[in-house]
Amino acid sequence: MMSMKAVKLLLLLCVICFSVVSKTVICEPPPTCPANLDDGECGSEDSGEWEGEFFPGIPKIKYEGPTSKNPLAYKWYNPNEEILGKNMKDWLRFSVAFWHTFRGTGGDPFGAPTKMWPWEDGTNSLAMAKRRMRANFEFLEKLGVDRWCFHDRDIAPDAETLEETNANLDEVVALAKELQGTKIRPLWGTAQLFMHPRYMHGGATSPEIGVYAYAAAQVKKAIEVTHYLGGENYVFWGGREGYQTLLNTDMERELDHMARFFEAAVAYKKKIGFNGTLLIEPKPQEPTKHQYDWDAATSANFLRKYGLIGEFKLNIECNHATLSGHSCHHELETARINGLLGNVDANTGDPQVGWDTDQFLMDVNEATLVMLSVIRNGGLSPGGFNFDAKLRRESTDVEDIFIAHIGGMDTLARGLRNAAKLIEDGSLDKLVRKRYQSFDTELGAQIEAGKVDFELLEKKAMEWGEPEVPSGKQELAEMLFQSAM
Ligand code: XLS
Ligand code: NI
Ligand code: NI
Repeated sequence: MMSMKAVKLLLLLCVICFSVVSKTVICEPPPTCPANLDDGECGSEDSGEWEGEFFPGIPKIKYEGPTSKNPLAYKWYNPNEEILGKNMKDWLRFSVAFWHTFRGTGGDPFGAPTKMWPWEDGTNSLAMAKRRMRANFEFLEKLGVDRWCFHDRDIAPDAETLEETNANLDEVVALAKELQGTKIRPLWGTAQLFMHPRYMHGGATSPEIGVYAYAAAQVKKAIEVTHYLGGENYVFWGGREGYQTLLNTDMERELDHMARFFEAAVAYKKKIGFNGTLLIEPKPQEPTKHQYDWDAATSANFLRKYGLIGEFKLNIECNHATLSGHSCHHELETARINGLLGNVDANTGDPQVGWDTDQFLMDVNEATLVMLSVIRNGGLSPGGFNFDAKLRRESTDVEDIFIAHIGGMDTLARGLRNAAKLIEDGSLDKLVRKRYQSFDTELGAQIEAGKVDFELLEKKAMEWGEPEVPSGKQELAEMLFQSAM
């Protein structure tokens, strides 16, 4: 049976539900219970082993080519097809995000969860965590994807103490290791330092030293399990590393603390022999008003200031790029030209909605721009593409989980094909080179080598007179780009 505390919590939720949202909303109990309740309906261990397949009727997804009308087939993603000297699967290195795909409920600030997958029993028990992990691996196998990503707390429940929580994590991780077999690995792991109330002022930037220590302990453990599972990267997304108002914040001290925290992570990674790349994931705001890793340029400056530039790369998320007022292409190029492009959280926002809607990227133009940067970067390995994307609240069929991933994968695969066409054709590159041809001269080379002073430039300006300024050819560039779509 549920404890009195849980019953009271449910009643409270119902009251809020009825007073905030219109009366037509049915107020049902939330599908997960507080993590540390393991009695009765909340977290029972006797929920039974799952019999048979989690996705019956869904076949192994295959490539059928662009003429296929089968929603459960790839039309553009042909894993072993070679593009620009590399197989598509090696350019793309797809990864499924455990949190959206297996913990996403469809709930939003105004409404109750809409999804209750058949394998869920409404609890956050350890037994449920293990069953969900089995569903994850059947999903990966059927989709034909070899990588997955996780936060510590999405895969295993929190407990009363850190020791017990770590023990829960160990138990689920042991199962994941077994289910991974020889082929599947985490693209990355991370620690969830934003959900629990202790992190309300941040983890590494919390003014409370006990929280700083707790966050460190959590990251230490998350790096260990990522290493144990053979993960190739480790991500830091500082959802609460920022501020709500500068009036109560010592920004300089918080940034110094964050740098010390990252230094300790680097030292620990080396100590345990974890060779994966450490990645910082920029985001300007949400949940905090201001996040310190605002965008790629801000993060690069932070890494440079604290001497961490060789130790980290960036994980660029397209929806975060647009929240910071940039395009995804801009963020990817900023990371790339600074030698920091490590991974892509492949999702997109809605052009009419101003928050992190985490949608599957289905726009071929956008995907082509993304792939142009990735090709110019020589690929992302050991990084890849992680679908930090969730089904819409209204998409509630089990097959929708497959359709969303297939659509996202096909869109990036199509982007890869288009970007390769553009690069092989060379017209766009030629247009760009031509714009700068006046610098392909002796004087241009001297300027670029930092050998020309203002006196010489003044002499040239007087000698040459008023310069002839050529057309930028933007519409021609756009026409060339479109010709590859
Ligand atoms: C949230 C972030 C998060 C990170 C992983 O906006 O995108 O999902 O990718 O912590
Ligand atoms: Ni992300
Ligand atoms: Ni995000």
